[in-house]
Amino acid sequence: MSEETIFDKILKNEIPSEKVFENEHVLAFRDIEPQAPIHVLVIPKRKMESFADLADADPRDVAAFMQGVARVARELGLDENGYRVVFNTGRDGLQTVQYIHAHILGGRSMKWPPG
Ligand code: DGP
Repeated sequence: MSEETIFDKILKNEIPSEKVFENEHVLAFRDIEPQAPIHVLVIPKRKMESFADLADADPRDVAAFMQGVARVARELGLDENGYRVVFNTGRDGLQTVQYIHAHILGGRSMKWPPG
């Protein structure tokens, strides 16, 4: 059993969050420390700890999650100007919450390379 994280508690409505989208497979809510005018986190309802776990996941779960991320971005009105999707993964990736989450960043032009 993996350790319970803050995102498990958000999913169970045990702590508040500003939700922007929900379907059968994913939940999306605003990041508490926004790094862009629009900064939303998307988590799958079926828990995985990190992006690395997708390597062994059921492809249907992977597809549902990825499609959910794209749908959230569309719902946020980001399709026209574009956006960035980030998966911080593991120690070097600076992942701080051990529940897989996609960051959707938009509303400004991004920089490259990232830090
Ligand atoms: P990371 O694990 O580094 O990919 O980023 C985790 C993100 O989660 C970070 O941008 C801040 C955000 N975050 C941490 N705690 C909370 C919380 O309680 N509520 C919300 N909405 N976001 C949080």
